[in-house]
Amino acid sequence: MNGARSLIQSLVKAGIEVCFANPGTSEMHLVQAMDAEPEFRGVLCLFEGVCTGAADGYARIAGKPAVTLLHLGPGLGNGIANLHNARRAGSPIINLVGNHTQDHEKLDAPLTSDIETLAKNVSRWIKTDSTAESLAADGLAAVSAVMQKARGSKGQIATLIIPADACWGPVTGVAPITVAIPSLAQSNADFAQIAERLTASSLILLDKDGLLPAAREAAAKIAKHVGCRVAMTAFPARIDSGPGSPVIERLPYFPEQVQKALHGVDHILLAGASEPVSFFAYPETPSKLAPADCERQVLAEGHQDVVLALQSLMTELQSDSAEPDRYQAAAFEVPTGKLTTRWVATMIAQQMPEGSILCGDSGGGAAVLGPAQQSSAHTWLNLTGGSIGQGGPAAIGAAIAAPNAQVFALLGDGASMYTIQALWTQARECLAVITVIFNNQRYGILETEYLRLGVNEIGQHAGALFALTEPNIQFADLASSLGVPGRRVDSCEDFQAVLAEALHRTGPTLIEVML
Ligand SMILES: Cc1ncc(C[n+]2csc(CCOP(=O)(O)OP(=O)(O)O)c2C)c(N)n1
Ligand SMILES: [Mg+2]
Repeated sequence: MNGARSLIQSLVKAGIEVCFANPGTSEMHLVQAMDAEPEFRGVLCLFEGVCTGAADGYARIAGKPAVTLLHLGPGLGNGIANLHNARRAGSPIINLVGNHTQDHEKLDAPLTSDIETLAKNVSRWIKTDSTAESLAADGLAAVSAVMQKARGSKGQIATLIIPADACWGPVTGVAPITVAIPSLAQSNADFAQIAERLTASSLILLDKDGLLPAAREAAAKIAKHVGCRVAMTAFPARIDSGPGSPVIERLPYFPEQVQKALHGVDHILLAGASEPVSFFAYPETPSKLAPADCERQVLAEGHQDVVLALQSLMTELQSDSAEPDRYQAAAFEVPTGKLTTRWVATMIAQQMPEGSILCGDSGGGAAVLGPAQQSSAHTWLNLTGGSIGQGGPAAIGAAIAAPNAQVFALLGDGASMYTIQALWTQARECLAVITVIFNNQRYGILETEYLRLGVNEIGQHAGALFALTEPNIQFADLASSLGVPGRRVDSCEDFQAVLAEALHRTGPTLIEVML
C-alpha cells in the first residue's frame, strides 16, 4: 500500500465516484491507484478547464463532489476559470494536484511554480504538505470541507496539492472512514419582526438554497399572502422548474434594468442572496442597485438553512394555504422560416423531454428559460461567475451524474471555443448531450457593451476584436472531427428535424444554428 492507493481507496469508500482527469508524470501513482479501483470512474478531458467545469456540472446535479486530477501549477491554472464559476455556484469539488517532492521543488525544475497561490483564488481548503501516512485522512478532510457550506462567495472547493513522495511512499494502514459533514447553520433572524415588516412594496430575493423548490414554494406563498414580489438573482446556479412551479421573477443583467426592476421597492428580504450589485462598474451607474432608501434585511445567509428560514416565516405569517401563481403548460406556435434566437429557444423547449438538463453560457441559451417553464419539468444550470466556457464542460458532468437525462449545452459561438474539447469527452463517454451553438459569428454582447460606452459606431480595429470571422468557424465540421455528429441549420424547419433526429440518437450531437 502506498499513499496514492490509500487516498483513492478512502475517497471511494467516502462515496466519491468520478474523477475528471488530465494527468501528467507527477500524477502517475494516482493514476495507478485509480487503476486498482474499477468503480472509480476516470474521465479523460483534453483541457483542464473541461475537467473543472465538468466537476462543477456533476456537483450541481449529484449534490456531491467529483475529483479533478490536475498536473501541477499549469494544470490547475488551466482549470481556474471554471473553478471560479464553481466557487460562485457553491459546488463541492476536490482538486488533486500532483506536485514535485519538497526537495525537488527547491531545485526549480521546469514545472515548479507557486501552486498554492493559484489554489488560494478558488479554494476554501488547501493542503500542501501531505505525507504518505496522512494522505488518506487529508482526502477525507477535503470531503468534509467541501460538503460544508461557506459564508459569502468563499465556495466549497478543496485543493490537495500532493508531494510526489506522499503518493509513492509506503503506508502501514488506511485511516478508518470518518467524513464529518456538519449540519446546516440555522438563521437567527427574528421571524415575527420580519413578518411585521413585510409589505406590498417588499421584495424577497432568493439565491443559493433559497433557489431549491421547497424554498421557492414557501417564498411564493409568503409573497402571495403579503402581496409583495419575489425574485431570484440574475445568475442562479441551479433551478428545477416547469409547469406547476411557482412563478418567480429573475432579476435582469444590465444595471439600469435592475434599477428599473427595483424601482418602488422599499424593503429587500435576502433569502440566501446578497444585496443586488451591478455585474460591472460603469462611470455613471451606482454599483449598488437597490434604491438608496431601501431597507435590506437578512432572512438567512447563503451558508444557512434558507429553506427552513422561509418555511418558518411562512408559518409565522400563516401563509401555508396561499395559492401563488404557477407556470402553466402551454401549446407553442410552430415557427417556420428564418431562425432567430427566440425561435430556437421555443423549439428546444417544445421538444425537450421531461427531466432535461439545460446548461447555459453566453450566447442565446438563456432565451430557453422562459418557454421551458411552459413546456416540461427541467433543470437549468446557469453560468454563475461570468467566466464563459462553462456550458460544454458542465454538460459532461451533468450527463454523468444523471445518465437518464437528456442534457443540452446552449452555447454562444464565442463561449464554445474556450472549452471546445468538451465535445471529444462527450463522444468518448457516449453522453446524451445536444450542443446548440448560437452562431452569430461574433462576440455579440461585447459589441453591445461597446456601444453602451456612448459611441455611435464600432471602429474597424475595435470591430476586429469582436468579430469571429476571417476565418469563419465551421462548427459542424469541428464537432465531427472530435467525434460528435455535427449539423448546420439555417431554417426553423431544419432545426426541428435535426433536433428530433438528435433526440433519437444515442450519444452526443452538435447543432450549429446560423443566426
Ligand atoms: C473567461 C472569459 N473571457 C472573456 C470574457 C469576456 N466575454 C464576455 S461575453 C464574451 C463573448 C461572448 O460571445 P458569444 O459566446 O459568441 O455570445 P454572444 O454575445 O455572441 O451572444 C466575452 C469574450 C468572459 N466573460 N470570460
Ligand atoms: Mg456569438
